[in-house]
Amino acid sequence: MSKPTTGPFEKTAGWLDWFDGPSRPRFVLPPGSVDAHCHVFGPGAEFPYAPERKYTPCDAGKAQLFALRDHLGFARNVIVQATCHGADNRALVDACLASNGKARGVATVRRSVSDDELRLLHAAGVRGVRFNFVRRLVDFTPKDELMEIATRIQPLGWHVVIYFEAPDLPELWDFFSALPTTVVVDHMGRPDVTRPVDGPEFALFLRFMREHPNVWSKVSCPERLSVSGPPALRGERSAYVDVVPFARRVVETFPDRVLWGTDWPHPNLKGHMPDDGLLVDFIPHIAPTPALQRKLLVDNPMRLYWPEEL
Ligand code: 0GY
Repeated sequence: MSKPTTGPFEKTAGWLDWFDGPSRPRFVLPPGSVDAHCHVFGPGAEFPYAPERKYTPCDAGKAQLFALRDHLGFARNVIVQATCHGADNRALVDACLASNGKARGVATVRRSVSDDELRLLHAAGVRGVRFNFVRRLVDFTPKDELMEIATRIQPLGWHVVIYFEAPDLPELWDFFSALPTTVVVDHMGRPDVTRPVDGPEFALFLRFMREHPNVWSKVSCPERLSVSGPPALRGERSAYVDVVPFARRVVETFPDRVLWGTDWPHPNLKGHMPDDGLLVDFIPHIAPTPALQRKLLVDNPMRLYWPEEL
């Protein structure tokens, strides 16, 4: 997998470059597996980053994403619009269109989006919008604007992806409850994994899922949530062990409403850049049976993103 060698935003200070040469996972993915959370960045010369962005990534284009997909053994991708591209979905659309039907997308749109633009996004493979509440990533968008967008995308059969941090769930609960679509939570609502899995903070998240049958969760991003981190020893393949009880609890409690993704190219990550092969080897720790693995990696994402093929 080769990286672009030139580009106006390459190797920007403060942002780690993505991991070149991921290992081949030991875990063999079920046929038809979907990487349901990943991004494309630029390349910036072709698809400029948003002026309002809070970080500038290294270029990570569709060719690299598709090479990673094949290397890891995935069949398809769900490409999620990252904040560094704002509401300019051109890189995402370009990647979906170039994927031969193997990629679908989750876009970011503003209230000003026209019906024609929504139709074009749909034709390109977009099936959801993302609402981001993580303060370090975005400026505040009024909830009435978000609700208006949710109401407009509902007739298209799209869903809403929400990204927030655990301490903000109580304040956002009523807004999330009022969303009229399927709702997909990014990264289990970012629990603090130093707290007990049976403690009140994570119990609230599990209650949120239990009380809202339209809410799904991505059990992704152990590399972001982990405090114990990647394996200390080279070659050791059990990583991010502190995240396992949280993700496994969600998978086992809500097996039909979970998704998994690599989060490649791991935007805005401080500390270390994960080996994506190792991330795939995390999956059997959180979905320990073939039946759970098939739901997580094939059945659930297909139901949400490619329902016409079922
Ligand atoms: C992720 C996580 C992050 C960034 C973004 O859109 C984004 O910029 O999602 C993050 O910094 O936690 O899921 O990609």
